[in-house]
Amino acid sequence: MGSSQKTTATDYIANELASLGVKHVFGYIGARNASLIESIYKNGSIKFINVYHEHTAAFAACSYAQISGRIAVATSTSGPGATNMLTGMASAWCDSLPVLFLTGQAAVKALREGKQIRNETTQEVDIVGMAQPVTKYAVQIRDADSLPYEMAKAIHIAKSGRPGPVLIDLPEDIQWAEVETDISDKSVFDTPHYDLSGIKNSLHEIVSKSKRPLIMLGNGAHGYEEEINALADDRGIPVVASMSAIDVYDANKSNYLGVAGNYGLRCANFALTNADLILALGCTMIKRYTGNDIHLFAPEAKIVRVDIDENELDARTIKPDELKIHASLDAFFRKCEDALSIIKPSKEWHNQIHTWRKRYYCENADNHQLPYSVMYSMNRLRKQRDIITADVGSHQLWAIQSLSFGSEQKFASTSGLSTMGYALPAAIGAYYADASADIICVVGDGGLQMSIQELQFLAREKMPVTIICMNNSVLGAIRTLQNTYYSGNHYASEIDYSAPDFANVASAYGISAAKAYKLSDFQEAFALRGGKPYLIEVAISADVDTTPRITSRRPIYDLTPLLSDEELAENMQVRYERR
Ligand SMILES: Cc1ncc(C[n+]2csc(CCOP(=O)(O)OP(=O)(O)O)c2C)c(N)n1
Ligand SMILES: [Mg+2]
Repeated sequence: MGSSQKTTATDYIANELASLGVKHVFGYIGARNASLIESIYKNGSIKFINVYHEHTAAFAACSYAQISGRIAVATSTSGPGATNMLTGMASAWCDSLPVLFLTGQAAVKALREGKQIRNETTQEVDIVGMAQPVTKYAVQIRDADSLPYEMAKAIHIAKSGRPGPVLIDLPEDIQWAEVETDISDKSVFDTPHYDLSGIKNSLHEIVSKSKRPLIMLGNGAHGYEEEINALADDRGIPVVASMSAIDVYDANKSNYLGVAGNYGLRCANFALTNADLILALGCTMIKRYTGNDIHLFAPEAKIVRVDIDENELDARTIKPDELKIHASLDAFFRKCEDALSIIKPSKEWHNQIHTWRKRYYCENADNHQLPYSVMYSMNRLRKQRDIITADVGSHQLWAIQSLSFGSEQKFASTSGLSTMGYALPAAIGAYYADASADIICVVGDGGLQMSIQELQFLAREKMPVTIICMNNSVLGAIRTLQNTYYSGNHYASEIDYSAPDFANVASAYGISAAKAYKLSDFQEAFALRGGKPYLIEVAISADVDTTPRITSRRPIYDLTPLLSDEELAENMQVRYERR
């Protein structure tokens, strides 16, 4: 213990966050976090980002963490404020994002505690109990002197191992109380250590036999762009990605084959299927990527899975002979350099990859239907440094299939929880994570209506975010699902659903807006963006489907629209069957 002095708990929190380099706290005020917010304002080195809904604060913090890789902070009052942040906590949980949630709470003495009543006072909910299943650590501070330790512990847990959200619940009397501002002894927190000596020989043996290697990137690959680019480039290894990892590897490189899986590109899925080695880096390899029939997935491949989360490795086995490596990618790259340096794709594999990329990487580039033509034209007109956020629905799938990310372009969306309403708050978070990037928010009419109040935030802050609202006036992704599984009955996705004129809505908020009915409208409107909030509403037919995609539970190499038997055969070097 070092020297100490007294300060209030909320001043302590603000000072501590500032000393950790936190520059922004997202939040919404109420009686029970007013003290914390006052301390943040008075601190002077942290900007309080005052949004219009607690879910925005939580989602913005998620995307801030996603883009910056740093810890993000969100705060709400107790009760409904706290429950409004729960979805954001679950999003951060599923997308492995280090976010510190700070909720206000009723005073310790006013809490219901063990009594069999619903609440002792207003706005009292057991947020710790509710948050426990979707946070790495959730604690209510019962004694102000435990705050320094608990805060250091929570932040350590959020960032260490597989990152994720943590919650500190702050009863109001604790917020006002004095704490000893003693530097807690942070060495008490373990730093995970990964012992890879046991797998080195197996790894060496597997990679030495491979002629058709492939890297599959998952969400956990973020932060290792340099190492991954170096490995793939030095060894000439092709790369495919999960939805959340489409911005990790430079998509302009000829060995990149794009997003894989049920809504992936044919080239990525052919590469996965035909590979003899799949190096899955920070990727959970759920069925979305392997297809439903595991025996049809990559029949000749040895799979090497590197995951920081041992539970992921234990809970899921893709193939009985796969090599599971429990390690951070940092440890993996450092300790397995020798084995990685002998990976050598054959000339035939190299040529095959380039043929696939040429044939199928931009399969929809010549599709003149609106969403696709808009996406491809965006690729051509985008700035070299930008961040695209995407909501959830068909437009998200069009985006991940069509948009390409160069080394200075980033993508923030939610693939784990798939939370509608994410994209606009995420654009706000992205702006504070990197204000110098061009920020573009791709969102559906359904998703925009879930966060539409934040148009006022953009207007108030004059925030240079361009919203591209892909308005098909239906909850498209669900309507498509109803076509397949519910006899085309569009209950609640089209029936009893409607969307407003978003350009008019934007104008009411004082935001410039344009409408695009055809590609040239979009191009003209897109050229006018920059320096201010801006909304482009793109009118899309409700019937535009997502292609290519899986239908009828077929394997991932057999996407719809189906290729002819001959064309499929041309792309397959391994055994396969057709349904
Ligand atoms: C919070 C939330 N509620 C419901 C869903 C289920 N859902 C997934 S996609 C979707 C439709 C999205 O519609 P829209 O935003 O218009 O996008 P589109 O699919 O039309 O492009 C719905 C309702 C969800 N993912 N998240
Ligand atoms: Mg829609």
